[in-house]
Amino acid sequence: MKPREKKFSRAAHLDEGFELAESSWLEKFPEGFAGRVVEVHKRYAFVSPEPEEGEIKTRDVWLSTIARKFLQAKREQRNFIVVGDRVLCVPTSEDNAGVVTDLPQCVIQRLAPRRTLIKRLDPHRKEMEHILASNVDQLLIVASYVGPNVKWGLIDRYLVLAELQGIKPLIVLNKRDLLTKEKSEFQEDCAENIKIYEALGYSVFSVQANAPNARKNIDIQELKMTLKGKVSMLSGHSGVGKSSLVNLFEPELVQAVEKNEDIFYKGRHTTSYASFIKLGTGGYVIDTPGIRSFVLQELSHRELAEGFLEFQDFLSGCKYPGCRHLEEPECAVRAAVTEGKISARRYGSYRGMLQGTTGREGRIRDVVTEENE
Ligand SMILES: Nc1nc2c(ncn2[C@@H]2O[C@H](COP(=O)(O)OP(=O)(O)OP(=O)(O)O)[C@@H](O)[C@H]2O)c(=O)[nH]1
Ligand SMILES: [Mg+2]
Ligand SMILES: [Zn+2]
Repeated sequence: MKPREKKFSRAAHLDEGFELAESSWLEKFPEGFAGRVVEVHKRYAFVSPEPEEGEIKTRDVWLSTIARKFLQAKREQRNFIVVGDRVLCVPTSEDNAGVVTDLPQCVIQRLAPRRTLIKRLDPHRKEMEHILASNVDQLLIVASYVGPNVKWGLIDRYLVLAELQGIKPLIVLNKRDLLTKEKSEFQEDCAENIKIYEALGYSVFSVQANAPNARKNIDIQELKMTLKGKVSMLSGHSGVGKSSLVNLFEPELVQAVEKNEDIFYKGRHTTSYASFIKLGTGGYVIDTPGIRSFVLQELSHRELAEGFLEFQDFLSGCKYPGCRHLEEPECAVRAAVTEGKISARRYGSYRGMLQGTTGREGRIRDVVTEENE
């Protein structure tokens, strides 16, 4: 088996000249200021000054473009600048973006090395990775019990991403009001899965974002507390209630929420840009548009197994050092599944991810192909 390069290493594609440690910024550009990218559009980005890391002046927005010499080489890249990036900006009087604006303008000259990355395979260009955000401390994995139905496989994918990136994941299950109307088997299945996640040490919040007094609800209060002093990104399918949740956290900008719920089934999104928002309670959130599919970049079986916390105790027990925990004999992970020490559903997610299924549900393909190795 040939060794694989580590795929989750820091943005290696970035031009070395563009990425530069912050300590040398002002020496190079004394007229510059440190900022945080709060929204990215096709030809420009919005940046807010951040003199001290973590103190972002989100009311002060600059329209910024990327220094031309970097842009030309990188025009193809969708990920050149993403929400959450910490950048060095130099004010300019030129209108570089070619738009009419009364915002002050600046040029992004440098990018601080990204601490964490939230990324997936680009659904439009399969060989490209699409970075959704950077420098995130926490990932709020938001799903609704019903409308749209919770996809446990998708939650597992986000958990793997968070584990491999060292980002703290929190699971938020919304639309609790709709769960009570469901069949008891469905309710039991939800309870069973919540138990699995809690046993792994993950926090699971069960909430109703549109309840009349939701802000006062104890679960919402607790959730709000976890956001203090951190940058938390909300992710999940369209219509699960991400923006409704943000609106409960005293955001500086109230997020649009579609009143007509049916619209989500027609595939329309309400939030169209990832955006960095300051909360009245301290801390920041990144509200994102719902995604249709979330396929992790290709991971080796070793990396993937690292993302499943419950596998860790068993990995050294497999007979073959290169065991992928699929059909290999004397596999300790599979034995643990048989003995009920690892959830069969979670193990199914692992197989689905390793074998490259769609990312929509974490389904299992029955045929084991060797190509994946
Ligand atoms: N029944 C019920 N509906 C809810 C709840 N929370 C939010 N909704 C509704 O769900 C719909 C979607 O909410 P949004 O907050 O816009 O969802 P979103 O995840 O931000 O969607 P995108 O921006 O498209 O990704 C809206 O019509 C909300 O009113 C809830 O707890 N129960
Ligand atoms: Mg939204
Ligand atoms: Zn094994």
